[in-house]
Formats: sequence, C-alpha cells, structure tokens
Amino acid sequence: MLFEKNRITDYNQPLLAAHRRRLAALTAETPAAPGILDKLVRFQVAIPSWALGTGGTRFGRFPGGGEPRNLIEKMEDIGLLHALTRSAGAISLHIPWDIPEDTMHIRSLAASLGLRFDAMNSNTFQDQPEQTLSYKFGSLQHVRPEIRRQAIDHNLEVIQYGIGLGSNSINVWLSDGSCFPGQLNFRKAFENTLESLREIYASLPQGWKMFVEYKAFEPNFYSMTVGDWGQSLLYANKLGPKAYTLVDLGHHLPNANIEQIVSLLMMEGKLGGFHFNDSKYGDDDLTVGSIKPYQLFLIFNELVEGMDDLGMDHASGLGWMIDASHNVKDPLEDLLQSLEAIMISYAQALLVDRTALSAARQDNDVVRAQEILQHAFRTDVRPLVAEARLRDGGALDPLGLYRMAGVRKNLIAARGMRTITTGL
Ligand SMILES: [Mn+2]
Repeated sequence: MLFEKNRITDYNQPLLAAHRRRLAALTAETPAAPGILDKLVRFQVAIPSWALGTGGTRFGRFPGGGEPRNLIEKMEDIGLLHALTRSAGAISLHIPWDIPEDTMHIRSLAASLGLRFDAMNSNTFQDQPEQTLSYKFGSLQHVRPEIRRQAIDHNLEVIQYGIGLGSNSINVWLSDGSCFPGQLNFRKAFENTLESLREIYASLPQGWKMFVEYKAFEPNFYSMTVGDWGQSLLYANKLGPKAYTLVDLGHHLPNANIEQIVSLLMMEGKLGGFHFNDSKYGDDDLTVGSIKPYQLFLIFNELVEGMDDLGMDHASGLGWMIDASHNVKDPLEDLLQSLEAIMISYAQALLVDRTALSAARQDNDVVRAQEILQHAFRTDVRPLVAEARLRDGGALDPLGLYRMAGVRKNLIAARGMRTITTGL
C-alpha cells in the first residue's frame, strides 16, 4: 500500500507554483525560515499502534473497514503516513496487543519503511485471557504481593521485547487507584507502586528511560495512584535519573495550565515524553489542535524555550507521540490532521522572537509580550510545513493525495470491511 516515490512527485507537480508563491511571501518576512525548515524536517512524531483502528466509547464502536489486522499491517499504515508527511517516522508498540513474533522480520520491515521503535507500552489496566490473577483492584499498587509480582513481570517482559526491537524507553501508564472513599490507603498504594516501579527501573538497560504517565481520573473515579504531575514527579525523583514524567494533554483536570506544568518539569530535567491529543471535557482523545490550537501553541512555545535553554535536541530530546482515538473519522485521515497540527504549532513556536519577549517581560510590558506570542500564533506557517515535507520527499497536501488515491477504499478491498484491529 506504500506510495511510489514518483506517485508523490507527480501529485506535487501541479501544486508547486502556488506553493512557491506562498512560501516566498512568508520567507520574505521570516529571516529565521531556513533554520526553521531544518528543524521541521528533522522533527518526527511516533504513532501508537492502537491509533490505526477506529476507536470506540463504552457505548459502542463503529469500525470503518480496512483496519490493520496485525502488527505488520499496522506498520504498513504508519509507513504510509510517514511516506506522505515525512514526520511520522516512529512507532510505539503496546504489549500484549502487538507482540512481535518474528523480531528480525519486524525490524527489517520498520527499516524499509523508515520507522524506528519509540517507547514500549505495558498494559496492566485490563486482564488478558491467559492471565491468572486479576487487575480489577490495581496492578503495581495491589494489596496482594503476587498480583504486584505479575504486573512487574509483565513490565520486565515488555522491556525485553523493546530490547529486541531497538527501542530505548518504556512508558508505564497505570489505571491503578480507587473508585470509592475508604477503598485504599493512599500512602500504602503509593509505596507499593513505588516499590514495584523500583524493580522495573532496576532492570532498565543502559541508555533506557522510564516514563511515568499520570492521569487525573478514569477508569478510577475517586483517586488515581499516579493522578497528576506532582505524583508522577515524586515517583520519578525517587526512582532516579532514568525516570521521567510523561505529559498526556488529556490527562488533566479541566483548565489546568499545561504549558506551566511543561515548563517546570523541564526546569527540573524531568520531562521525558509527550502525548498529543485534544479535549474539551476530559480525556476526549480528539484530533490534535481541533479544539484548543492556541493552547497547543503555548505548550510548544514552552517546549521550544525549555529545550533551547537546556541545549536539548528538539527531535530526540523528548519522546513525541500522538495518543488519540478515533470514533467518527477514518483513523489515518485523523492522524494526518494531527500531524499537520503538531507541525504547525511547532513551526509557530520556532517563530517566536525570544529576545523581544524577554525584553518585554523585563519591562513588565504585558501587552507587548502577548502581541509577540500572538503574532507568531497568527502567522500562517503552512507553507513552511509543506516545504519541509517537500524537501524530504513528502506530499505537499498529504490529505489531498490520500483521498485522491482512494487509500481507504483500497485498504477495505485488501483487508475487508469487518476487520478488527488487535487490542481494540
Ligand atoms: Mn497517553
């Protein structure tokens, strides 16, 4: 299902003149454009293997057909996104949904698609058919040591799969918590979780990172044992230098100032990774940039400032991933929209005049500071994002080409209408 290189070149041809006109107008007033383009070309976002099928809600699921039936087909879908956008060059696997049966074959397929393996994800939030003990009342926090043992062993197994694939990080998201007052001793739950995480941490290979992802509520609705960035940071600090906090945009209480959280975590050297999505009410997992694009820009503004202050490489310093679920859209179209929104916000953040912003802050010129940020946010950077894709062999309009080529129709023809993505 991969696009031939000349298919993309042919598609771009009639769009080139208009693109060059728009790009020239933008670069004429953007002296930093060449540097921004280099950074955009290098920036890659991982696609999780669970984002390629239609998501659902607890009320139902409406599969759209042609969904990938196994890991190989999931990788082919991500390879397609990467060929079109040149910015989806990594895949994040979930165990046990995506156990690689033939590691060498999976690795060579990834290499041929230009994909690397991003963070590995463990799963102790649901029971698997062959599992002996239940996670109904938690996993790493559980009051019974044998259940903690089982959850620890699962994470150790995930690390082993990751080593085989050449990944270098594990993301631990726990649904652990309680649904009613009195159910848990908070301190005991924290201590059990910490002790379990310590054992997983101890088996991290050289050069590996552990991400501790927090979430405010759901599936537990009274307390979450890793409920916010403060709790995640507590674990990360106690665990050691290989442990980091992971921020998922949808995992906060309403109206949390996520950009400030990001800024302070970076100051502490403890921001490890980032999950992109958007939301209006809770963990809605909507398309990135579809609800609050200004918030996304403000977050990127802090990320860029923080990474530059710390001398971090934008492309490799943090783990970047889309974590969204698609209920009414073609998942691949949705991911194309998310990738575009991420690149736009990143480009806008790179446009911010940091010297002028710093001077405005020093003068307490609140109006000027706001103007500087909003000038960048209101600049149409889409020609820069398109140019970055073009330079790397991608499509000027990925969604346009995806639709023109009838990709979904072809996938349905090849895979069938009633396919179910593993894990969903
Ligand atoms: Mn997440």
